[in-house]
Parts: sequence; structure tokens; C-alpha cells
Amino acid sequence: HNYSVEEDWVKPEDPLILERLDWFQDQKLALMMHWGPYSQLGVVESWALSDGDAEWSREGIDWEEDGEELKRQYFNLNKTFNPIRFQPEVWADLAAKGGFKYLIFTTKHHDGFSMWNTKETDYSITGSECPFHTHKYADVCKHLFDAFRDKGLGIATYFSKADWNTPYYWASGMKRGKNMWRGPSYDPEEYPWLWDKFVQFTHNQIMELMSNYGRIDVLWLDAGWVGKRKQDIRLGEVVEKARVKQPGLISADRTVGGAYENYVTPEQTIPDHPLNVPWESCITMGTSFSFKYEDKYKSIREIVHTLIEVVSKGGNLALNVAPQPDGRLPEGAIVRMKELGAWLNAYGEAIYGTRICAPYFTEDFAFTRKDKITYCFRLYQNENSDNQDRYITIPYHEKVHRVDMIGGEENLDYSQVDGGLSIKVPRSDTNEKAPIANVFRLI
Ligand code: FUL
Repeated sequence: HNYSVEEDWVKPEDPLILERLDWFQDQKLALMMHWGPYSQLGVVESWALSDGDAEWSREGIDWEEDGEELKRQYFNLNKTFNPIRFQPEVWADLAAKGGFKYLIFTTKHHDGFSMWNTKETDYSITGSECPFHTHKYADVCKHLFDAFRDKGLGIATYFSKADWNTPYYWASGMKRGKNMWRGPSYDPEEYPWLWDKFVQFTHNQIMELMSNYGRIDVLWLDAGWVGKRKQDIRLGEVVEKARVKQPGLISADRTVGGAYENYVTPEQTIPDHPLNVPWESCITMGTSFSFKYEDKYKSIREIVHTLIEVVSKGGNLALNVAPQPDGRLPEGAIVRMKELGAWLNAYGEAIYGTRICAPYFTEDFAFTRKDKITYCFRLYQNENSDNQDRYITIPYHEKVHRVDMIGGEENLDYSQVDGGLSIKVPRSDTNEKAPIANVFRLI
């Protein structure tokens, strides 16, 4: 963000949008998924197409730099993308049991491959060149969204405003300059008719998603660089049209600011202080947003601590899991989703529907609040952390009437001391490893 998120946020006037933002702030945990033909390569989403990003994005692939041949090969990946093990209900079931409350799915990443039945391009999952186009689940977005809604989850459509496939976006720029894949290399003022076609194409695609795919809660717009300066895609126009079909639709025009960035979206990072505006951090479970062979996943302790930190600072966590090219989720991701679900099953009352509560997040403690209850998480950094203290002092200075622990049966003895609230904690079995966290309820 090159602007101040809190100052540039514009409070929507529409009560339906405000209501939806309130709903959004209750949900806390999204399952983000990056899936497309690029998943076959184990590269970083669409980025191998970008000459300016060649070094990191083409790692391990013997692709010549700056070659038309590379683009040809990349854009041929639609001809081998055939995820016949895709079972939308299995993903939805894992997501619901994992404690996720909404899905953020890449309907189209920067490479332009559309994961729904679009009429605007043949470069799509239902396009004639893609072997999956005759499969019963070919319209991936439809089946996925229906399956997730059936489990009670909300739907956010990730949509890249940049489209490195459509000729309307690249057209005359194909052979110019090194960074040609970073933005259209023609000047919209020089070729206004071409830019108009691109704008129309983008609007039509967004309207397909907003008209034919049931209830959509969030339009998650990526590629913030499109729309800045002269490259105006008249986003407001299409979002307002979309809201006729989808009343209360949240628009997350990331990194752009203004009226259509209804919440902000830090990427692979957590703000160091609570923000005054609705926000959601997208953070990967592995090391990459899209599938990587032999990826390394974060531990369940790190995942839960990340969720707690985000929530205690007032945000949502969009935890990204990358599906395999065959349509299944990687085993390592499934294991962690189940562990996360088990943890949330026990402690979710301190997460979902909460709001911030000072002192928010300190090294060992995190706080949330709901219905006159303050929840205090005590975080254990690893399983060998000392959890044998008889008394702990929580840096909380409000008056409390009762203290207990989630999962504990009795009220705990406590006293207000200089450092905050001193609590007598039940002694656990001396051989027991430190849990991920304890959760105290201060009532
Ligand atoms: C970024 C994209 O460029 C990444 O590939 C990824 O989709 C991330 C969530 O957003 O802007």
C-alpha cells in the first residue's frame, strides 16, 4: 500500500454494504484457493509469464527469458489441465470442518484463464481446448460455489483485473520492452478503441460472475496496478451494476483505496497494530499461493497463532491452500485443515464474532471481546514452553467479576495486581507438552 489505509478508507453509505461488512468482520477465517493450469507446473501462479519476474518465477524451469516460445508453452497449459479428481463437496466438507467461514477462489488469475463458463474467451475451463470442458464439473466456479454455500459458507470471487491472455489488454505491446507483462504497453489515449474493448470485456466477465453464480458476498479484485493513472477500467460503473444483482456486495479493490476498496488486504503479513477499518490478511499455508510439489507447510501451532494475532488486531485471516492439478487437496494441507477445525471446535467462541479489546496483542497474550466477555489467549511458542506456572499475570486492567478457562470446569482464583490480573492456574500434568494456547474468559 502506498497510501494510508486508515485515512483513505471510505465508509460506504449503503446500509446493506455496512451490514455485509459487519457480517464479514464476524467470519474471521477464509479459505483462499489459487487453482488453474499453472498448478500443473508447481510455479507461482501466473508469474512465469512476467519477464520482469523471470528470475524467481521460472525457477527450475528451463525456459528462455523473454521468449514468445515461453508464452506459447505457458498458454498451452489449458490443453493439459484435466482435474478429473475434483470433488467440490469434498473440498466444501473439509473447509466446513476446518472452521472456515467463506471461500476466496481464483475465478481468474493474471494469466487470464477463466475458471467459469465465460462467453468472453475460449481460454477457460469450459473452453473447447481444455480437456475438462466435457466433465460434469467443468464449470468449476458453479459447482464449487454451490457446494460451499450448501455447507453455509460465504463466497468471495478473486478476479484479476489484469488479463495477460486477452489481446485487448496486450495487443500492440507484445514485442516491446522488458516489463511488457506488467501492464498494457499501449497508451489507452493512443488506442482508446482497444482500451474500450478491454474495459467492456472485463465488465462483461465480472457481470457473468455476478449474474449467473448465485449469491456472491465479496468481489475480491486483484491487480491494483490496473485502474491507476490513465488506465481507467471504470470500476465504479461495473461494481454499481453488480450491486443491482448482488445487493450489499462488498468490493475489495485491493491497494487502490477509495470507495471500492471496502476492506483492505495485507498480503503475507499482519499489520503491526490494529487497524480502524475492516481488513483481511491473505497468508499461505505453504510457501506459495498456488500448488508447489513438496511444498513446506506451516505447523498447526503457527497457523493458530497467526489466526489469533490477526483476530486480536481486528482482522480476518484468509488462509491459502493450494489444490493439486488433479483436483485433490494435498495431504499435508488436509491434515492441517482438520487440526485447525479441531482447535476451533474447542476455542472458536473466542474467535468468531469477536471484536478488538485492548491491549490487543502482546508477546505472550492476545485479547478479543464478545458479549461482555473478554477472551485472553495465552500463547505457547512451542511444545516445550514452560506451562507449569502456578500464577500468571495478564496485562489486563479492567475490573472483572469471574475468571475461568475454556474447557475448564471451575472458576479460577484471581486478584488485581499492579501488572494487571494475577490468575491462579490449574496445574497440568508435569509431563504434558505445552498446548497451542490457553484461553481465559474474563467476565
Ligand atoms: C497478488 C498476486 O499477484 C499473487 O499472485 C496472489 O494472487 C496474491 C493473493 O495477490 O497480488
